[in-house]
Amino acid sequence: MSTQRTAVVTGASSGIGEATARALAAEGFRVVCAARRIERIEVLAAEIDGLAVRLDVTDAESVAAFAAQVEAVHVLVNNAGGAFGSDPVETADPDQWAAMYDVNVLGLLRVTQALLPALRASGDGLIVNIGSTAGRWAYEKGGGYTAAKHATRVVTETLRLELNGEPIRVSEVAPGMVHTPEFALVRFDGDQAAADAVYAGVPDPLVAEDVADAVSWIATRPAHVNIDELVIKPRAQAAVHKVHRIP
Ligand code: 8X3
Repeated sequence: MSTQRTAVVTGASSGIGEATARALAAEGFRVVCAARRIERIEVLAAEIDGLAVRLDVTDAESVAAFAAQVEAVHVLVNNAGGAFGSDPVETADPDQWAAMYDVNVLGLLRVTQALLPALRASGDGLIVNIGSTAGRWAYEKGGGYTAAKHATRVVTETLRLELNGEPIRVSEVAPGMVHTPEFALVRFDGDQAAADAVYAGVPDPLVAEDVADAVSWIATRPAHVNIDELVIKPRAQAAVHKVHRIP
């Protein structure tokens, strides 16, 4: 029987998820790349000698079909998520809030529930939830996203309490400003200028590989070491509202 450990990464088609899949593969994990965009993860899986399995975390049937195809799971990285819109609470679109809650919170719930039996059976399981500094600090026009990421954080803590005594570790990685090609573009519905403005003048935002490196470090600690939470920001971001920009 193979002793290779298996890692499932959701949202592996781009950004932090894709970089995490690569980083875990480089550490010797067999990586199951999961995402809606199957053609992208097939290319990735071929490159890292992993597996591509379609997964829409917002669809219970898709999650069930996914779980049926995945056998052993040692590490689950709940990365699928995102922000939709940037509006004050007064005028925010409830549908966008619902969509953010669905993917960031309920998506994590669905996948975690489906894979917990396999994580438990592995004898040394690890769940890494990708949170955000938005799960710790509020900012204007971010209410729906910050609320969802606060929920991600609390669900992570709850799970750690509930799994105490079992061979499953539970971690959260909470990145601040990470410049990925798609995050801000999705948030601003394809408006490239608005997306670019987020990072304008910031000398060195984080890149996806920086966050992947943190996940990979957590996943390679000995089984008795639980990294509860890891907040990671670029040097230029001292706080959510305190970002050094070069004019
Ligand atoms: C992304 C960080 O600052 O856009 O999770 O909320 S931020």
